[in-house]
Amino acid sequence: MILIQKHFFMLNKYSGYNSKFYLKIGTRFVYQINTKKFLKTTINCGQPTYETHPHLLCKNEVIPGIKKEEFLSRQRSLMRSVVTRKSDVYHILVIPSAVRKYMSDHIPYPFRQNSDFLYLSGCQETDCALVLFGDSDSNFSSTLFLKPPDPQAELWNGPSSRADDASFIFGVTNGKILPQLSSFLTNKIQNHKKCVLWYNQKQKVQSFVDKTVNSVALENKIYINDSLDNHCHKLRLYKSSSEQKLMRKSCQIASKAFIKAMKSTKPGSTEHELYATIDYECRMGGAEFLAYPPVVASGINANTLHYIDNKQKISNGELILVDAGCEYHGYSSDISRTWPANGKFTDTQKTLYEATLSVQKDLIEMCHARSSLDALYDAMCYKLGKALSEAHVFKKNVQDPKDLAMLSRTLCPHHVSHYLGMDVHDTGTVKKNIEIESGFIFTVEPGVYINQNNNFVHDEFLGLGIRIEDDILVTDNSIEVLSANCPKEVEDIERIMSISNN
Ligand SMILES: [Mn+2]
Repeated sequence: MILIQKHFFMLNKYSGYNSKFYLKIGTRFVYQINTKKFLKTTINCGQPTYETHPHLLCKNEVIPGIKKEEFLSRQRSLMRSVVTRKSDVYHILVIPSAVRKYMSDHIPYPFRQNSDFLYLSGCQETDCALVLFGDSDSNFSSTLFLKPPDPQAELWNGPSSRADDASFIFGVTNGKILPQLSSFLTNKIQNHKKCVLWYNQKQKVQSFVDKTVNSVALENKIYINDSLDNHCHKLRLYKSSSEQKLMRKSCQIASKAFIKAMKSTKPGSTEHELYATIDYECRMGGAEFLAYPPVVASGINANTLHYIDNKQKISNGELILVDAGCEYHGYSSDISRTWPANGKFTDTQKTLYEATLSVQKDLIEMCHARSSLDALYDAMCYKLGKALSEAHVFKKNVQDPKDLAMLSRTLCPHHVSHYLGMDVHDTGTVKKNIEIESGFIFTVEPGVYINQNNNFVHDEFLGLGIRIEDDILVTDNSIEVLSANCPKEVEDIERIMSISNN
């Protein structure tokens, strides 16, 4: 048996820079006490690092833009959040990674990590788990459980990180392999009188971890606290300055893609081509992929809220509603714009568009007051009804605020805002009635969708669908519209569309 006294890590700059894959980011020397010799092994990493991808990451960053220290501070904050009072209770928190999903035999979907796991570890590998354990935020450790080495799998999928290198790569206290999770949890539980096991039961992101946690809990008669996601989402709600930078960039990339799409729009082209333009421009801008299947809806298709078919031909005189965003190093943008196929709004389209835009701008102004997302929605219902009434969209003269709000709710059946971050509908367990604070990022997205059977509006508006959506960051003293570079004024859109793409 080899007794390992100490690991020495040495980054191999040259092999790293020359490496085309994630291999060989450095060398580990292991001192063996019994033989008094150094054993030399290679440090593998299953994701880009500064050593292999210096065009993506800076020194000490685990994922682009986020340093090791920030992951440690996130873990500490989560411990602080779950330890409610000073006591002798020992806490064990289990956060699973996502698994690889397949579209057909051996053909994987692009992998996307579980956001809570990525937020806390920075690890982009499949089939692993992070465990935090201790009795306070000043006395806790972290263990990353990684896949056991599998040369056959690595032949096909490339190298994956080794448990021995977990602390070096991710900054966790130590690493183990996933099959050790069960005995590890059992051991911790049996060595502490009062234990709480924290694990999100609502979303089964990985069946192995799910089965392990539940069977260990059952065997040891220990209670599973299911609210870990609430604690994690509350932390994720406040974007750090490095996260704000990534979000800003994500919105800038998407905004540029929208401008290109507007410029390339012409009657006779297809929704599919616009989709391709946005996808291409986002990737060329540095985004990994689009943050969600985009809505590219021409004409009456805009009345289908989640229209993602995107196959129709674009006709002269129609409006096109596009709702798209990209994911940039794990952070999402979410923008909607509506523009005329031929580059010029008709009077009717302009009337409805200007009414929607005025409401959207009012709501963005309202963000300075830091009410809540629900307050923005209530305000939208009244303001939209009023704006549409003043623009003579309705057949009848509606004045009563309640009637106006009710009409708005039928014309805009969705909420006006959601939190935005690593997920498009970010921090889903956080209520929308809480006061907006510095560091929050959310959307403001009023829409008007008039289907062809609507009896309340004048016929000329039937079939039109409009949504205008921006992404807002609340700063200490003000707000920042992260998607401000994406044109939304009628004259800006018409001017941009008169200049051809090159
Ligand atoms: Mn949205």
